[in-house]
Amino acid sequence: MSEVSTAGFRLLPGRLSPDAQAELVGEVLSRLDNAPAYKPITPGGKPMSVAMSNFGALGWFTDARGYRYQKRHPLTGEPWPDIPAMLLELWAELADRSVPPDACLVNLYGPDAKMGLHQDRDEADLRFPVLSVSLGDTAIFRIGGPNRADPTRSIRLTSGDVCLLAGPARLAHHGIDRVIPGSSRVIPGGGRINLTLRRAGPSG
Ligand code: MD6
Ligand code: FE
Repeated sequence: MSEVSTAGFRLLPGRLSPDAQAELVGEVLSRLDNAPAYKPITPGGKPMSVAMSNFGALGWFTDARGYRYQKRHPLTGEPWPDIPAMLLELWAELADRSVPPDACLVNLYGPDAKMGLHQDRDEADLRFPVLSVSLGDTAIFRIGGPNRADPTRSIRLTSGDVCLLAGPARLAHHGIDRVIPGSSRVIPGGGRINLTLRRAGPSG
């Protein structure tokens, strides 16, 4: 498959085979039994339309007190489940050979969920990229530049696509305008899962 690549943004269409996608969906859903997805509240007080959970030592969380990484699930009080091995291998291949990710944010989209334009900047060391894996329904992804007002372009993320925000694109604004319901059968019952791997804590 061809690769879209501009200044630190890499899109690897179809990087995961259909078999790998199905296996990964199983790994994710079994972990969510113990770490149920919830709709976090933004610092502005609104519930997000995307449901979230996390895998790894640290999980991204938001409530009225703001954005942060925390070690435990906000509802169960338990540590987050481990990051699936397939994702650790993908990170080693595409993001960083020697420092593993310590956080994997799990975003779950129903037919009406979307995510506003944002930067990922809550991690301790912004030299590490963020690696994203899309499963299930196709999403309309929007990506711009480091300034909110920079021009944006729209890209379809389909099941099995992997993308990276690295280098100059690490602080690019990005979001999900919408998903296309019923565009994939990879997830039982439909919907979209996006997994973002991060190094959230300091390395070494
Ligand atoms: C999503 N993705 O695809 C939302 N963040 O549902 C992100 O917010 C994202 O795709 C950092 C790097 C890549 C991403
Ligand atoms: Fe993001």
